[in-house]
Amino acid sequence: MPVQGWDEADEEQDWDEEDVRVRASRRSRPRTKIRPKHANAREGLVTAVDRGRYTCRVEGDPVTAMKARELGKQSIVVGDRAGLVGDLSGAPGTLARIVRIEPRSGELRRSADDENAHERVVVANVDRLVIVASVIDPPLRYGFVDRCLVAAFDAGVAPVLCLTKNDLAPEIVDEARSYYSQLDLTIVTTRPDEPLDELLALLAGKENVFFGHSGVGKSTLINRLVPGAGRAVAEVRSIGKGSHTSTSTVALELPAGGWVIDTPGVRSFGLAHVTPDSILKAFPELKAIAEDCPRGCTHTPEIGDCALDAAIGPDDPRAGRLASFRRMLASLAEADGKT
Ligand SMILES: Nc1nc2c(ncn2[C@@H]2O[C@H](COP(=O)(O)OP(=O)(O)O)[C@@H](O)[C@H]2O)c(=O)[nH]1
Ligand SMILES: [Mg+2]
Repeated sequence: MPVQGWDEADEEQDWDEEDVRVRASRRSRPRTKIRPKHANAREGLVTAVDRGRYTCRVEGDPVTAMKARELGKQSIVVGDRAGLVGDLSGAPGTLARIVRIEPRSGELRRSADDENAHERVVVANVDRLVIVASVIDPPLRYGFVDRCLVAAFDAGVAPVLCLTKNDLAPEIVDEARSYYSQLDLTIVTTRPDEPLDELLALLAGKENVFFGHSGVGKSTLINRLVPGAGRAVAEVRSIGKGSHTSTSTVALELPAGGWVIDTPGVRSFGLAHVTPDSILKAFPELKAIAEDCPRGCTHTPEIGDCALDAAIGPDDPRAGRLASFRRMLASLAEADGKT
């Protein structure tokens, strides 16, 4: 059954590890046995996950692997550092085993929607979240970008906003810059007829993940950044009609060093796992004002004495962000009431 709020593309991703609750049988012997340490395991970077098969880069060469039984339910996502044993030749038909996942330095999580507490790690060990949004076709949705920012702040991953299709509606770039003027957010713009130098400089040597709606131009950018990447690009008119070009998450190596991870387009960014407090952290320009709120203030306009109302009038450049913040709180509160 489709999970509400998820793209078809997402359904093709494997939910199996978390979905299947494996209960230890009561009769099973206690685990006193010391597990093999696999001291000889080689390290690889997980670059793609597809129905229980993991593509890993081991010293430059792609190796297909499966998860060793002993890892049980442990999830493996793109960006993970894996310890591999077995046939690491990468030759057709060979299958290595992932016996270990190194502790993650960070993970970007999202839930299907605000009500769905079933959160999922999207990628691991990334330094940077590139929120890719087109200025038009599909239109820029600040609420979505703000949600991605909350996830980035929550995960401690540095966000960048990349506005694509600047050739089609450059005026929206000014609007976006004004919307985020009180936030210390790096905004880069791209268009087909201009080089990607600024974006490249930000990405080089880092592990970056691209995140955004379908059709905003993520794969187009990745094909330009990584010659030979060959990521399929969609016709704009087919977007939103059930056709999704990228159905899997894939990491690609940048010529200048570092990695970019292309993800399937998503419709929403559920924040069921995030608390109102950590939402406020992603709105630092509002957080400073909210210090003056009465104790226990819920920052909702109906209450009356929220400091945000006193400080930010309707013409204030921060008014849009305040509305977005309150929409997010309301959505989480509503979801909370239902669960
Ligand atoms: N005019 C214009 N079209 C773009 C730009 N970037 C991407 N596109 C088009 O937008 C459509 C969707 O691009 P795609 O890379 O598949 O988006 P994705 O779903 O985010 O990976 C394709 O038809 C691209 O040619 C851009 O900067 N300007
Ligand atoms: Mg794509």
